[in-house]
Amino acid sequence: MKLAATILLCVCHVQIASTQQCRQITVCDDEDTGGGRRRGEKGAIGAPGKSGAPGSKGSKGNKGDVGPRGIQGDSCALGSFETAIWEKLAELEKGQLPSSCLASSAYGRQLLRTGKEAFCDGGWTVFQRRFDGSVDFERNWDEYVAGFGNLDGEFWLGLDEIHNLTNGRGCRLRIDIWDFENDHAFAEYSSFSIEDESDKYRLHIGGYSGNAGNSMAYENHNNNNMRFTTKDSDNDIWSSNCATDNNGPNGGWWWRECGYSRLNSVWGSDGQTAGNIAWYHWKSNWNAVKATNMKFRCN
Ligand SMILES: [Ca+2]
Repeated sequence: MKLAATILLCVCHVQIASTQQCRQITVCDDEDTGGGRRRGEKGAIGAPGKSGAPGSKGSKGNKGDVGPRGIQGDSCALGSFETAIWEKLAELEKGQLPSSCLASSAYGRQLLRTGKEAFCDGGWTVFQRRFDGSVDFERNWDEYVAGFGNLDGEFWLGLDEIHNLTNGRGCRLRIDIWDFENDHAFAEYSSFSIEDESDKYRLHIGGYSGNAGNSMAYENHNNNNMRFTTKDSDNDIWSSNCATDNNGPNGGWWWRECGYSRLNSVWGSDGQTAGNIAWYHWKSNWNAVKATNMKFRCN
C-alpha cells in the first residue's frame, strides 16, 4: 500500500521579490518495503499569490436622480448695434408703404403703413365683395364688426375698420353689381361714412349718381341714417328683425323697415321677392345679383 503525502516546496525567485512562487509535489511512501523517505517538517506559509484576472462585467446600476438645472448661458441675439440697424431698415421700409389705398395705384392686396392689409382698387378701398357664394354672409354682430372672408375672395372688411377709415375723411362710396346675365350697373354716393359701435355703426350717405337706381335711399326705405342690424342685434325700426324675418335670411345691413338694397343677403338663390342679393331699382325686380363690389375713396 502506498501513502501519498503532500508537502509544499517553495521556490523563491529572489531577484524579483514580488514574484515568489510556490508549487505542490507528491511524495510516495511504500510501507511494505519499510523503506522510503521520511516526511519532512511543514514548511512556512508561502507569500500571497499574484492578483487574479479581472472579473466579468457587473450588471448595469439604477439611473441616478436628475441633477439641478444649470445656469442659462448667453444667447446669440443680435448685439445692440445690429438691432438698431434692423430697426432702422424696418422703419424705412414701413415708411415707404402707402398710408391708405388712396396712396396706392395697386389693384389687389396691399399692405398698409398701419400694418394691416387692404384690397385696393386704383385708390379705392374695397370693403365688400361677392361673386361665387364661397363665403357665408349670415353672420352675427361680432363677425360683422370684426370682418370675415378673405381679401383674395369674398369678404366683408368689418364695421370697425370701415368706421376708422372713413370717419371724418370726406369719403365717397361706389357700388358695382352684376347679375347672372352678366349685365353691370353702378351706384355712387358722394358722401359716405359710418359711426362707431356706440351708435351701432350708423350710416351716412348722400349724393347719388349712377345707372343702378338709388335703392339705398328710396322713399321711406332709405338706409341713410340707419343703424346696422344683424340676426342677433336688431337695430332697425321695423317691428321684427329685417336680417331674419323679411323673407330672410338677409344678412347684416343698415336696415330700416326693411329696404330695397340687399347686398349681404344669400348668394345665388333667386326668390324673386326676397332672400337673395338684390338691388331692386336696377331692373325694378328682386332678381338675384350675382356679383357685388363695395368700395370707398377718401380725400
Ligand atoms: Ca326691429
